[in-house]
Amino acid sequence: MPRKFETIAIHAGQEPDPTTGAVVTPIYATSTYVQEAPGVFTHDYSRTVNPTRTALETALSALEGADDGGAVATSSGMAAAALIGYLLKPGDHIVLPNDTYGGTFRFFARVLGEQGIELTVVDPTESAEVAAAMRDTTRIVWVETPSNPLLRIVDIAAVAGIAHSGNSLLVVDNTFATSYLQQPLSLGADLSLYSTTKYIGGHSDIVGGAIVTNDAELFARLRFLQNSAGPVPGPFDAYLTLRGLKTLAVRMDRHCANARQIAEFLTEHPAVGEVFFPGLPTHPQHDLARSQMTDFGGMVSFRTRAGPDVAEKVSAGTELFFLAESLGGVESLLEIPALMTHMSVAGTDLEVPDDLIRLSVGIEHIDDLIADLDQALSG
Ligand code: P1T
Repeated sequence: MPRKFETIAIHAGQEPDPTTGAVVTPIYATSTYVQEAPGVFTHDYSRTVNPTRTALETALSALEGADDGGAVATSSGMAAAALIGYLLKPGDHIVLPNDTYGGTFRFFARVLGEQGIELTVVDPTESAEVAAAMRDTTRIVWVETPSNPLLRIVDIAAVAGIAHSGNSLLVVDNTFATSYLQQPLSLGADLSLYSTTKYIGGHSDIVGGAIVTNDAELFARLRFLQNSAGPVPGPFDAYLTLRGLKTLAVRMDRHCANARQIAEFLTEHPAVGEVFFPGLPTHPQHDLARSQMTDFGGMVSFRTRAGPDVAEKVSAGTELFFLAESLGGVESLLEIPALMTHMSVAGTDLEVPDDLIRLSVGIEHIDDLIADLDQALSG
């Protein structure tokens, strides 16, 4: 019988331990395994395979129905991007969005760029711009939706059509939505990428990543690259990520509900300029967000009317919203992208407004969160 998301997150890959009946997948803290005879084994070496990591990968894959492919877990979200980078060779071309995590841009522009991989930055909310950027050598179209930090929404099915009309893969960075709110593979993407550091881990206590694909050939290649390049999570991190995954759905429901109320509060606040949240009916891609997501996520960005100094003052004035990079944990965080997560895009097409504040809305009580922002904005 087909199971629902919440059930899969708790059960897929997480059968009771066959040796002891332990209900929770054990942390297999071992680098190696005894072989029956040379080359006769079920597990050989933990870079190649580790049962705690396998449980996590099985669950992540099942959550996207990737029965023909699978998931590879990595030591960070950037390590997942780097594995995808290994699919490319000099002379290949990639299309990147003009709003994306600064580290993603830095990797493609300053690491792969130096290895002869070419890059075009587009506004992916304009399908015509994506189509115009395609070349014979384009191998990857990369989108992030909702995007970091401006919460733009990209039409995954439309961009998949454009990527596939050439010889290109579509990669969707699904970190902000997670597979609970958005299923990129079923909308036509070839690879879903995650920083599991964020909502999947959910407690700001690990750094990790993953790639999920439903394509058997791509999966085999990524598995080969994962073992050959070696950016794997250790068993403790795999365990914590899996533990977070079990409660993703209930946490995400609260993140979404709190974020919606905060976006509405900010919209009404006299000290606040533009508010970026795909759940607001005024968001330019609100209808698209409704059609490809089941809810709008827990991230809200806004501009202060008075410039960067005020943004810094607001960030200094909150007590519950901690000033910190990252997102997706149970605690609320606030950051100024231009000075923190997106410094590496200064002076490029991806530059973000300097008075922009990004909130990762946690799952504390909404009244306390609104009171905290209100006093910081009024102070
Ligand atoms: O930090 P790491 O686990 O390596 O993930 C990189 C990454 C990839 N994709 C998106 C959409 C991201 O937001 C990130 C990391 N972002 C932050 C640390 C941040 O504060 O925006």
